[in-house]
Amino acid sequence: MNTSADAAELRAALRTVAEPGTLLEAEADTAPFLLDQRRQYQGRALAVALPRSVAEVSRLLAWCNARHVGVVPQGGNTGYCGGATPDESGRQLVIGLQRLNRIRAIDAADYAMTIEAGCLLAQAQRAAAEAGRFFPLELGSAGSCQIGGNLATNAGGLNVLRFGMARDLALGIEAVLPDGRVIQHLRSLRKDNTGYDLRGLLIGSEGTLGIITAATLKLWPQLRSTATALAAVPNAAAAVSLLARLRTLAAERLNSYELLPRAALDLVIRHIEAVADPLGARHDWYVLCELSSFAIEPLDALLEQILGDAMAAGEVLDAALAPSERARTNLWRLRENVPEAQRRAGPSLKHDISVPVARLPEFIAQAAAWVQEQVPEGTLIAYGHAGDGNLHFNISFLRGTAAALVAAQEPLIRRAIHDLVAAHGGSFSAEHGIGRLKVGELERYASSAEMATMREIKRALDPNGIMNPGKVLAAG
Ligand code: FAD
Ligand code: 2HG
Ligand code: ZN
Repeated sequence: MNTSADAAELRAALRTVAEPGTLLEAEADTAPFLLDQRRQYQGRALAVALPRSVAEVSRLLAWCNARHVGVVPQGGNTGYCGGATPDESGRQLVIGLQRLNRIRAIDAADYAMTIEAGCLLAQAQRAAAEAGRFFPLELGSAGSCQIGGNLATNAGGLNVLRFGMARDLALGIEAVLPDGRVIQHLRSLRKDNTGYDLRGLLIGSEGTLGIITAATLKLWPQLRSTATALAAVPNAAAAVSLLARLRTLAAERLNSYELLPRAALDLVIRHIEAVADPLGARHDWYVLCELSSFAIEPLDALLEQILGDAMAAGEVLDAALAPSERARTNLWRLRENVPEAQRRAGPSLKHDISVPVARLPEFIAQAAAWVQEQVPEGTLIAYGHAGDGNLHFNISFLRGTAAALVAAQEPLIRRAIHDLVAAHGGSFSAEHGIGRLKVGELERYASSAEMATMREIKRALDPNGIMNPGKVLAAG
């Protein structure tokens, strides 16, 4: 049992390890670090440390390891699974990476850049653009999430179809292990088969194996042509056929393919300023698709042609191409604001699922029928990155619905949806990770061999169990 006297002693000792100005201890200063983005977890902490160097991260971790003090790495705190929030004990140290935010090097000729973990994703995108290059990771949270957090969660987002997830975009990594040792493998090599893939292991480990302090990221040439359209489709099956058509005819130029039900559009139009439906009539389903090219190409004409053919085949009911950059931004505002509109609309339940693309229509039909029958007071907002099989199968409740009422239904709804996902060969966590929220789900759906291997990896790298205890794997 830890007493507050222990905490006071630990805090005093910590002050001798941290650089002046690194530790935040006052309640007003630490408060933003103790509440998760969705306001589902409110933690307490020994202190919040904002180190300025890798050497300081290393000293802090070695100190915590020697005293068995839990460490919670935190990036932009935009994660959806409570992974960056400390527990309620008041004995864990939150380490925020925001001051480690230098662009260390950009090598345009090598199509690579090395940047520190605390760089915002938007900052990384800008730095690449200023060097005449393109960094393709794109999330609605780009202005507040950090590269370290993106790698720690193996974030997905809007361009996965063409460029892959965060893990696919990283060539090298620098990370501090729980005992303070630093792994520095910041190479920009495309070919490097030197032993186990520690980079791949640390990416997606959600702060449970070490702290990522920097990464070498892949860059691409700048995009020189883009074409974006919102297309109304009769149903999810038509959306999947249209996807196949686009992949055949536009090939690698298809970078985004997002599915939106009318209910999602309605939420955005109701709750977000200055957005409008570019199509006249109402439809049940929409697809926001984007083609892009590194060359100057007539992509608008190509997209128009493909959508025209799809319309003739009955796959598309109506479509609006963005005639300008401004119109393109407006189309993306409709999509990127769904989470914010849903937040403003009232309480919601989120399910970040994926199934093989071909099974999306059947999954949607079965899961939607279940929701309609069992949760008649909820509105299904099933939207997202359909091009890679990932849907945010969310249920919104009217503002004013008691949180306790939603929470009481949550386990039953989660079980039904996740079991159906499993039956369709899918994943209950496509891109948001496990964090604290889905520890039980991982135990339920992963095989015993997988769970045992994950526990062995955890024990090998973090024998004292200090790194983000209780996240991904149950504590202990
Ligand atoms: P945090 O939330 O701070 O942390 C997330 C996890 O990573 C925690 O477990 C934390 O301990 C760990 N961590 C953070 N930094 C480090 C580090 N340097 N070293 C080790 N561990 C670390 N996610 C998607 O995948 N796709 C989307 O399309 C998407 N869209 C979003 C849109 C909105 C509006 C919002 C609010 C969120 C969205 N997200 C999306 C979720 C979120 O932005 C991502 O998970 C993001 O990668 C988290 O980054 P972060 O810096 O905020 O990390
Ligand atoms: C997105 O794709 C995010 O916009 C948010 O991943 C998902 O609202 C959600 O559940
Ligand atoms: Zn998403």
